[in-house]
Amino acid sequence: MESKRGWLKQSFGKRLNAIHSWNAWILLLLTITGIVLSIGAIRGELGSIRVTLKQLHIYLGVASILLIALYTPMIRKHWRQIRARRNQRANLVFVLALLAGWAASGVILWQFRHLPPAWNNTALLLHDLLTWVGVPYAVYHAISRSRWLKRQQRLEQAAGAAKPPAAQPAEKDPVAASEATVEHSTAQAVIAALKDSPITRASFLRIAAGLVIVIAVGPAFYRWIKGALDNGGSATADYIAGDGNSMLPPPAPLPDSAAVVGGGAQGNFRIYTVTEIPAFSSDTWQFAISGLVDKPGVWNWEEFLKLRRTVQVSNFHCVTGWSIYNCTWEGIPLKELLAAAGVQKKAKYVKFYSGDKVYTDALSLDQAGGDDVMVAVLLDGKPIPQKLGGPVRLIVPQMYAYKSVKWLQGIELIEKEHMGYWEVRGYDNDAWVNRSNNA
Ligand SMILES: Nc1nc2c(c(=O)[nH]1)N[C@H]1C(S)=C(S)[C@@H](COP(=O)(O)O)O[C@H]1N2
Ligand SMILES: [Mo]
Repeated sequence: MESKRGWLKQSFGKRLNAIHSWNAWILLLLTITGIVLSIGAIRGELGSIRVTLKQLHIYLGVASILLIALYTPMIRKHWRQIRARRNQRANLVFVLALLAGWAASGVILWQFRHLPPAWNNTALLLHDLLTWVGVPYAVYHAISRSRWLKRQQRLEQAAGAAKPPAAQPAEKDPVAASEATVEHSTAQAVIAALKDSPITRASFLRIAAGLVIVIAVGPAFYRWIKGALDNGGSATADYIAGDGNSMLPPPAPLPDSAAVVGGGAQGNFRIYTVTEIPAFSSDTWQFAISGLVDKPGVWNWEEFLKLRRTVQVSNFHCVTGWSIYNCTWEGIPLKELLAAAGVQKKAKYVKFYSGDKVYTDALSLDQAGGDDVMVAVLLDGKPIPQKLGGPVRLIVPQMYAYKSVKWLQGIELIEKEHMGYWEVRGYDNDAWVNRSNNA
């Protein structure tokens, strides 16, 4: 109550200024945390900090929403105050639209567990788009309103005021002046106005700053939007073309896979890794099943390719909000691998090891028995490239993709529950998409 009265006691201008600077600081922190969170390549360096950082980003977002709420009762008066300044009005509308868009999409991304993946996908696209537009704009805004530029402007205005004023048209006394005189002085005024270059130093600097920002951000923005709007998954073709794995012979696709019955994956995978992306060669690559099984097994690449494979079409959902639809995966159903190995009574969980030697995850035996849980070798009829976890990765379509271990090389049947790489760092062990059971 005290603080509320204190807040309201302050002058309108002071309150506006306070909100403006708070908004600037929160936006700066949101930008830093948001960008760090979105860089796939540094997930490993961040580790559990990632989860804390995400929480911080959410709190900051909530703070930003509270700030908007604080500003809302002031909008009408503020709007009237800046009636004469079109630029300021345009800026205000733009900034409010940005903040509202970020807030709405942010809340959806925050509450994703209660919403269908398609909402999440749209919210992420919007959140990213607003960031690509809004952050460069905020930087431009900060530069163009900086004290330094304002000083430049004041100096120029002072210099302008010192000049002798241009002749005024003599329309104030039309009776005294002849038609010709009026004509003459009006013409002079027009010429004088033309001599006054509209591009002052300050506005030149402002335009230059805008250009530098556009040139700096433009190409990256173009690449992002191309990927984001691409429904065909063109990036996957590039990953295949530049694949660092050398697995010979290549796996021969089954008819359903060769025909790509799913029509081809829709969307572009974001490449996630917590290590350097490993490369594999069929000379040394091995796959093993061990632990609480009657018949442990080791396969080299050629032997592994002889295991019976099936084809499935499924969606792939990452917990951070992106999805890939209609992937045609070909591989060995996990339950068949397990059945062949002879799971012992004591075994309760299935643990998965990545060839990156760091990433692991686990499923309960019940979850691992799902029909669509697959040890995948091909995507859309092509060998899975290194960047997407090839030569062999796990696919658990009904769970968030952190369960889908890339570069899978080892399966171990164990008795005690195992917490995977991200689960140890704060991810939910219950990874079901759109299901709130703990099975
Ligand atoms: N070995 C390994 N497997 C992994 C990850 C990883 O970092 N390392 N990331 C997981 C997460 S969170 C996701 S969303 C998917 C991403 O798969 P992609 O890189 O092929 O898009 O892989 C999962 N499997
Ligand atoms: Mo993920």
